[in-house]
This record gives sequence, structure tokens and C-alpha cells, in this order.
Amino acid sequence: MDLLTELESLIPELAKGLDQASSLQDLEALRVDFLGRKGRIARIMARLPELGPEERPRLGQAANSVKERLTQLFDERKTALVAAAEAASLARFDAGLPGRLPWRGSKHPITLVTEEICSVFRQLGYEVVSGPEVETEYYNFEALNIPPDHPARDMQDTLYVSDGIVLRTHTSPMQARVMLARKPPVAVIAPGRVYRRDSDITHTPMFHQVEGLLVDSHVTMADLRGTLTAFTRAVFGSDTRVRFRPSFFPFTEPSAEVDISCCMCGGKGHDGGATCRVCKGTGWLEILGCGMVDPEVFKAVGYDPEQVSGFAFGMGMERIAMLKYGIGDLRMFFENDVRFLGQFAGRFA
Ligand code: 2NM
Repeated sequence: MDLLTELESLIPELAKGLDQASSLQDLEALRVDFLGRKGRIARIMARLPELGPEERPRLGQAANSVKERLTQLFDERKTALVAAAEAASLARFDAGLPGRLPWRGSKHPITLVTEEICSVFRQLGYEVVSGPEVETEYYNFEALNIPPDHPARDMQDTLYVSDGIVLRTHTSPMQARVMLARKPPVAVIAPGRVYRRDSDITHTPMFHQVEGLLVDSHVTMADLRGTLTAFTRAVFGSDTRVRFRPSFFPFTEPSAEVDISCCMCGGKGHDGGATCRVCKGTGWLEILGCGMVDPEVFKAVGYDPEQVSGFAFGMGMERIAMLKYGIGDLRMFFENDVRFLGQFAGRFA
């Protein structure tokens, strides 16, 4: 076979090889075999001296056009193989599968009940106010009719920052601030962190409170009862019963503690057999303290107790959240275990 025929036979040979090539690696092997530096074309060209001088240019030209044709065949096959590989990977991709959801945060149960309570009181016309957690003894005690020898002022119960400065033990100093800054009528609630020198399984040194205050002319205890009844029914359900028991606070007179019918057993105290673990069989749960603002408090903030009257109330958010969500252990609020926190996703707002 002469060199020219040999050269031209490379075309159908490569075409056959390409037909059998099923991967880009096969393709590359063929390219090296045919077009490589020591490949078949190169080997034929190396035999150029075997020809007479007049035949050499013809063979050179033929080699160029064969090379061009081979390159073209390669490129076509390569395009086809790449397209087939893409089609195969698309066939494995199922666009109908559900996506991977990203981790989504949820609100802390204390945040949830605080927001819910603020929302209820906002609808009743109250304004939500907040203020400093580091307070003066004056706002935290003095203005609230808590005298210097009162046990609450003791270093045992209060966290002192320095002389005359405390971590607030309740949010009431905020109400004293509001009364000092505004004239009646006043309707505010103050949510926030409070601090006490107390730590065991049912007490943490920091916890959350919401306190409320209404001052106007002719405010009576009936207004207090109506307001707190509406509030407890909004938070614990419309069939919740409410009971007021006499109590004592330095800043209110008279004072009361409010119980609601147990939200676990519905006030029965048992589930037919077993004693209710939430109300311990009493059918009632204590949820807040309240009273008519003491005239001494009004005097301290420059209000005339002959002209105005008012009520105030306060409650602990951890307790409200435990009752509302059936949480049995106070420590859950502070561990920030996402398996616990995730259970409250979407519970309120
Ligand atoms: C309570 C119970 C009773 C209260 C009183 C005041 C203020 F500033 F008006 F004197 N704020 N909050 C109050 C009254 C708080 O918590 C159990």
C-alpha cells in the first residue's frame, strides 16, 4: 500500500474507533494514537524520504487535509460525548424532589408570652415602656414606698452594683419613672429582665416580669378585676375562671393575688383519677399580684392621691410560660437546647 492510500485509510479507521469510544478518556487515547507527536500521521510523514521529490508535496498536502478531517471528526465526537454526559446527569437530577430546608430559628417561649401579653394590653390601650436594668435604690425602692428597713432591701435579696445602685428587683421602677415624667391619665406596661439574689431549681438570679399601671380619676378595684379577668381569658382561654385573694405589697393597698382555674385540669384538680400535677389538686393556679396604688407612691411621684387613683399588677413571665405551655422545669428556659426551643416555632406571632 502506498503512503497516500495509507494516509487516507486513517479517516475510516478513526471513524470506526470514534464510534466505539464511549468516554472522553477513550477519545484522548485515540487522539494521541492518530494525531500525537509519535502517532500514525507522524509515522507516515517520517517515511516521506521514501518518495521521489516530485511526490513529496502531494503527500504533504494530503497529510494536512487528512489531519484537518481527523480533527473535525474528533471535535464532533467530543461534542456528542459531552452532551450525552450532561443529559445523563440531568436524568439523575430529580427536580421534583423536595428541597433541603435551611435551619430556621424560633422565638424563645419567654419572648412569645411577653409579646402576647404586651399585645393584649396594647389592645386595651396601654403603652409598652422599658427602662434601665441597673437602677438607683431610689426608683427601685424609695419611690415605691419600700422603706430602708424593708427586708427586700437586704443584701440577701438584692444584687447591689455599688452604693445606692442595684440591679432592679422588679420592673416597677419604670412605672415610678413614667409617673414622674407624665401627668395622669397613665396606662403603661413594663416588660423586662429583673434580678434577685436567689438561685435554686425554682429560682434563677435573672428572670422576666411584666408589670402594668393604670392611673386616672375614679379608677376602682372593679376596673382592676375587669382588666385582669379580660387579660387572663385572652391568654389562657375564654372559659378561664379568676379568683382574687387578699395579699400585701408595700406599693399597693389593698393588694391581692390572682388565681386562675387550672389550665391543665380545667379546675377539677384531677383527670378523673390522678391528681393534677400542675395545680396539685387545688384546681387553682396563682399567676399574678396586684392592687390599688398606695397613696404614698402617688405622693412620692408628685401625684395628688385626692385627685387620682390607680391600680398596678405584676407577674413573672417564666411562670406564665410554664403554665401556658406546660413546661415542667424552670431550667429549660436557660439551657437554650434547640430541641426544646424548636417546639415553640410559630406558637404566637
Ligand atoms: C406587683 C404587685 C402589685 C406594682 C406597683 C407598681 C407601682 F409602680 F405602681 F407602684 N408597679 N407594679 C405592683 C403591684 C407589682 O407585682 C407582683
